[in-house]
Amino acid sequence: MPMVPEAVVAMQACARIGAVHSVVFGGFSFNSIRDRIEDAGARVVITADGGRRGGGVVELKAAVDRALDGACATIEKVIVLNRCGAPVTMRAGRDLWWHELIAGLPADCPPLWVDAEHPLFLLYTSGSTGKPKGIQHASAGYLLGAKLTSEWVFDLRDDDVFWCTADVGWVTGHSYVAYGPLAAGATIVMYEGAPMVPDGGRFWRICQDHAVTIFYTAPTAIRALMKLGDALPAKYDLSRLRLLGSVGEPINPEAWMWYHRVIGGGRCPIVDTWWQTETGAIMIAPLPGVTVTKPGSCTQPLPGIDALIVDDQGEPVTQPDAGGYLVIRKPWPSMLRTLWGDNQRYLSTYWERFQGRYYVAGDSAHRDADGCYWIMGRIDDVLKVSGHRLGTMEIESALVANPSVAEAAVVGRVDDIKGESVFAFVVLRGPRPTGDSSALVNELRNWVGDQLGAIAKPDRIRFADNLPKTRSGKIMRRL
Ligand code: 7RM
Repeated sequence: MPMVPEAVVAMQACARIGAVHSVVFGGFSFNSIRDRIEDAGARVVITADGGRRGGGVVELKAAVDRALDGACATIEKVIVLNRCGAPVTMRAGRDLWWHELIAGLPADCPPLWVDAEHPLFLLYTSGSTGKPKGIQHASAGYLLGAKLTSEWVFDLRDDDVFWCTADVGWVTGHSYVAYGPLAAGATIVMYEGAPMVPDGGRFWRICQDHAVTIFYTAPTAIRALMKLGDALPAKYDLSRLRLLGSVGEPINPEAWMWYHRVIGGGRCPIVDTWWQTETGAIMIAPLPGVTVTKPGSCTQPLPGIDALIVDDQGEPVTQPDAGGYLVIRKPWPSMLRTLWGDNQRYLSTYWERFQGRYYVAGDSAHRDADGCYWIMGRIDDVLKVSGHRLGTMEIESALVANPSVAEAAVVGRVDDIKGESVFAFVVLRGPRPTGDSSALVNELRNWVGDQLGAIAKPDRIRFADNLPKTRSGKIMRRL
């Protein structure tokens, strides 16, 4: 679904009737849709003819048709929202128009009461292997976490206008678009489109025109907009803003300062919020007006969150500024309950490292003398590209599925705007190309785009004769 109110309506409608939803980001390829449908055994797909982005139309129904072609035997119905009037093929008996389906239905639909632990949704996210994990959240705890953190961290008041720029395809769009603020009774803004079209003033214009008071976005967007200079935001009236948020990756102090000075006019607190798809809700963040903030630190765990930093043996690191694994010692309401259909992988991914003593977040961090947390990065093979979570092995699997590729190693490369960019080392089945290899590079980039979606396309591809390996044959990406 595109970023239209009907996306949230569809999610909450599932919750209301006790159905489990699994939102697939509109930028993912047909393959990703197919894999997620098959893993979950989904019965219904809700989509739109298309979505608007950057002046064009993203053909969503066509991607769904391609995903279902010869696959996804569990699918009974496809519900299609007419968003753009784009031409689509409707298959008789399977495909239904949203507006025809709801015509004449009563406005009131009594909720189906479910147990607190009833699954609310699945959200697939990248991990250390090629196969994304189906993070499963439960009804009551998740909603409690999303609502309470919306109230605490964003200090939500009755007259606020809250805008979280995340797409509903990511966890931030679940917790801080579809669920948390709405459960707290807030007024929210949703925007369907790109931040740079028609120009980089789009976000600031929306803040002005809709009198946004709380604005929540990702460091990658802040950095990209910062590059355009101070004159662009100065054209808009941002005086209604009173609180700014950041999420998805560490925010560098320079971007933090710019956000504070230029967007917040020096008067808005910034909440740098650390959390994950798995945690369901914000875990480490300042409480505005209470916690003293520091540019680059997500500050301190929220009340009830028992975070700590441990060494290789699982012993708490007590010395200030010493790094270690970021772990959580006690359960919290919105934590993931399992990985869909693979509880063993759930246990081994999150609990095995320290024999069940802690939830292992997968990040390394250190804590300073004031008790503030500084997130240093992932300890696994997960990349954060523009705040989007991608698995290096997922991209490698996509590359080696191409007939001309023998082996691939994917690593993150520091990028001023995106935080990290995707860099692939590729060994071909034939000899290493000499001279101009741009045609092959383009072919492989598009191939990955087709397999996984445009966000996973490597920015750079370098051809190699071989890759560094351990004695057991594992690729040593760090080298
Ligand atoms: C919400 C989200 C989770 C990973 C996480 C970190 C990184 C997220 C911050 C951050 C530093 C932050 N969910 N991360 N927020 N790092 N400061 N404020 O992003 O499942 O997609 O990713 O993102 O590495 O483990 S996610």
